[in-house]
Amino acid sequence: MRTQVAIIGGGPSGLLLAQLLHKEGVDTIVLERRTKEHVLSRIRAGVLEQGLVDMMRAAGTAERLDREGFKHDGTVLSFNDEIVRIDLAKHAGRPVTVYGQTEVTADLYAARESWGGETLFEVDDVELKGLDSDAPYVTFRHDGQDKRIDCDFIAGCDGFHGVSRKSIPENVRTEYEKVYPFGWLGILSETPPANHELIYANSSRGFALCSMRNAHLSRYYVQCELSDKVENWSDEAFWDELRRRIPQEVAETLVTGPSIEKSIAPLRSFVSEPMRWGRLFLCGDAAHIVPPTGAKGLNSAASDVYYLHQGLTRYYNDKDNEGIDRYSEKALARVWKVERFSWWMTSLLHRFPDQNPFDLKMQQAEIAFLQENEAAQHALANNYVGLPY
Ligand code: RFL
Ligand code: PHB
Repeated sequence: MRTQVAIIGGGPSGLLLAQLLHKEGVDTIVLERRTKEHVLSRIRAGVLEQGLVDMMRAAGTAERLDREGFKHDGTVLSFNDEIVRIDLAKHAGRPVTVYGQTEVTADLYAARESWGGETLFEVDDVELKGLDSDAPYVTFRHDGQDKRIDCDFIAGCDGFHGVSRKSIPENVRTEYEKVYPFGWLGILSETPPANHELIYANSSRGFALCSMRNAHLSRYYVQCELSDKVENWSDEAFWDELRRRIPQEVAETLVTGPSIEKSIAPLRSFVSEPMRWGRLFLCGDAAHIVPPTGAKGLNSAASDVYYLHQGLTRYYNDKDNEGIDRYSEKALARVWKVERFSWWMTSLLHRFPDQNPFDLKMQQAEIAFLQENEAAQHALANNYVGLPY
C-alpha cells in the first residue's frame, strides 16, 4: 500500500488531521489498534475551545456540533461555599462549547466513511521504519496478514501509550513529567446538570467537578486516591461525596440517578520533546498529557493538528518546507503554556496529601484574589477559552 501521510491512531487527533488533509487533496490511511465501537465508547473530554470548533467547521464536520453543542459564556469556581464566576464572554470575548469528544470522533468517522477514506481497525504490531530517511514506511498485522504502507510522512496520533513516541530514539527525546498523588473518579448519568455552567469545586474533602454533555446527561468527577477502585464506589456513595464537596445551594437541588459509566483516571503532566523526528510528527496525547482540570487535553491535540495540517498543506501545495520544519517549535510553544495553565488549575483546586496549613492558605488567598481582581479573572478566562494558535 502507498499513501502520502500514514496516520497512526484513529482518535480525535488522527481523524481530524485526516479530514483536514483530505480537504486539501492530501491522501491518508488511518491505522487504529481498537475497533471503532471501542474508540466511540471512551467517555473523555467535554469542553471544546473555539479553535477546535473552527477546525471542525473547516473540515466540514461541524453540522451536528453547531446544532447540538452548548455555548458557555462562563465557568464557576467554588471554595467550600464561596463562589467565583469567571465571565468568559466579558474577559475573553468568546465562549467554550460543551460537546462530547465521543461525538466529535463519531462525526469525524462519519465524514471519513462518507467519501471512502481508508481506515484499518484492529491493527497489531505497528512499527515505524525509515523515519530518518526519505522513504518511511509502516509495518503491521491486519486480518491475519503482515502488511506495509509506504508513505512520505507519518503522523503519530496514537495517544500516550502508542508506539510513535517510542519510535524516536531515546537519545533524541527529552521527557518532562509530573505525576499527581490523586485521580479523578468520574460518572456519567442521565440526569439534568447541577448548574447551567461547569462548577470546579475545591472543598475540604477534595476537588469535585460538575460538568455535562447536554440538558439530560451529566458528567461529574470527584478527586480520589490513586489506589481507589471503581468497585469501591456505589452510585449512592458517589452522590453523597459529590454533595459534600459542592456549594450547599447546588447540592440541595442536585438531581441524582443511576450511573451509566464510572471510571477512574490518574492525573499527569507530561511533555516529550521534540515533536518531530525525521519524517515522523507527534500529535496530541502521543506527545503531551495534561491533568484534565483545565479541559485542555483534546484542545491541545487540536492545536497540534492545526500546525501540522498547515505545514503539510504548504509542503504539498506550495512546495514550502517552513511549516513542517517549524512544526515542533510552534506546537511546543503553545503546549507549554497549556501545561502551565492545567498545572496551575490542578494546584489551585485539589487537596494534596502533603498539603500543610500554609499551602491551604495559599489556595484560599489565590481564590480570594481571583474573586476581587479583574486582571486575574481575565488571565484565567483567556487560558480557559484557549490561547491563540
Ligand atoms: P487518543 O484519544 O488517546 O487516541 C489515540 C488512538 O490511537 C490508538 N492507538 C493505536 N493505533 C494504532 N497503533 C497503535 N500502536 C496504537 N496505540 C494506540 C488508540 O486506540 C486511540 O484510538 O489520543 P488523541 O487523538 O491525541 O486525543 C487526545 C484526547 O483523547 C485527550 O487529550 C482528552 O480526552 C483529554 N481529556 C480532555 N481534554 C479536553 O480538551 N477537555 C476535557 O474536558 C477533557 N476531559 C480528558 C478529559 C481525558 C480524560 N481521561 C479519561 C484521560 C476527561 C478525562 C476523564
Ligand atoms: C468533562 O465534561 O468531562 C470535563 C469538563 C471539564 C474538565 C474536564 C472534564 O475540565
